[in-house]
This record gives sequence, C-alpha cells and structure tokens, in this order.
Amino acid sequence: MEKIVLKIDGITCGHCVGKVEKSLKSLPGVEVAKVDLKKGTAKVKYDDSKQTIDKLNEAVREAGYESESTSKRWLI
Ligand SMILES: [Cu+2]
Repeated sequence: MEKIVLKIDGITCGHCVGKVEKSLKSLPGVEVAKVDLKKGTAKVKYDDSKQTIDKLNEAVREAGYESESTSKRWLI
C-alpha cells in the first residue's frame, strides 16, 4: 500500500470535492481518497500493485481538475 498526497488545482466547493473523491475511488486498488478543500490536496491510499500515480492524476483530470503528486506521504 502507498499513501500519497496529490496537489489538486481548481477545486472550489463540496461538489468538486465529491467529484474528485468519486473519480479516485472508482479506480481499482484505491482504498482511501480524501480531499482537503482548504489545502487543495487529496490523500490517497492505494495498492501500488494495481494502480500508478499517473492513473490517479488521470482520474482527477477526468473529473475536470488538474493534479500532481507531491513528495509528501501521510500516516493514518
Ligand atoms: Cu465546486
């Protein structure tokens, strides 16, 4: 399992948060996707044998926003 932090651009409200979280969670292997609207970040926990960071960023883009991975990791 990997726990990464994505930086997300363009999210402005709860609706955006919901869209991004839904899109990330729809990917196989993604266990947790939690967007922080204030910080403009998403914490994602995923199975790195099933998913890649590129795919995570792609899912955010499909939801209509831009994201990039940061060097940050997170703990439960
Ligand atoms: Cu919004």
